[in-house]
Amino acid sequence: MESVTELGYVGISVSDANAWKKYATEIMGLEVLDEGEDDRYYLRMDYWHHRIVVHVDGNDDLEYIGWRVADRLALEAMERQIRNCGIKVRIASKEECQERRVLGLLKLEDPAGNPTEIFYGPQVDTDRPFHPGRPMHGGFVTGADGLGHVLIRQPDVEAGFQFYTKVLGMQGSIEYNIPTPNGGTASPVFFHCNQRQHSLAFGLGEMDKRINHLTVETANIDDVGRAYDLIKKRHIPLAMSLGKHSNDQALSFYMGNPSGWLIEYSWGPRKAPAQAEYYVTDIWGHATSLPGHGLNLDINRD
Ligand code: MBD
Ligand code: FE
Repeated sequence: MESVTELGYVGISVSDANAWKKYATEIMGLEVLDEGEDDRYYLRMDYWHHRIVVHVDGNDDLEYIGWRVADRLALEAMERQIRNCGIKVRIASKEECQERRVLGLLKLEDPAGNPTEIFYGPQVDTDRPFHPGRPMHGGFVTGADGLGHVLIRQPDVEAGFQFYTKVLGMQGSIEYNIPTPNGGTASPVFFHCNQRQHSLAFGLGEMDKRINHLTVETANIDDVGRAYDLIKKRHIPLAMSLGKHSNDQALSFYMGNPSGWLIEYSWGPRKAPAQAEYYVTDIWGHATSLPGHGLNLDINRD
């Protein structure tokens, strides 16, 4: 089976370009790359040309997710695998590849209609070391494990599970069976395609937007502490306080962003275990402190 290898990039749309520039640099520590295009700019985390494309189009949501494969033959094999599953896929034009700064690109949709891209050969700017937007103790952990993870909307969780495991070739599992406040059980599913414990998650109920949160991993715990101080000083909403999830065991907190969805800012996750397991609670923390923006998990409530 062909498998994607990492969460390579995401495209987001924003209504307030300047607020996002400030937030991305001064709070998250990302680097802005502005190439003079009026409709977009880029956010960097490492040597790649970009990891996030910010489309300034008035919307405030996820626009697309870019999954990487190794090379041209892997992309061709992935295209055959997608077609064999009866799913529509389009080979992107040269111009579209150039737009994304990749050598080859497929475009399709997941079962929820989330625009999905599979690519190989990102542009890596070896002459442009990552320059954090604010002083950082250690930058971001990306490498072969991708830029982080996303929690996305997926009304039909089973259809989503089939798609991400059998079409994109990821390893996926229910990782929690958690009681919900209304007496039910939430059974979110998590997917990995490299050593990062998860690159994708869904199955936590209804969502207004395509995305609930994007998670980035810092190399140094003190960058999580610094961001925690900064959001207090700048009155940026804390959506879930510091805590550790049972699955990735990273130290993280969740903060609002200028588009009204969340950034999970994390440090120190363990690697993905080879075999599935599930939890009924988290280790500690992550109390929801922003009504309507938490994940409605009945774990570690105050
Ligand atoms: C995560 O990264 C997460 O966001 C949730 C809700 C549960 C476990 C790990
Ligand atoms: Fe998360």
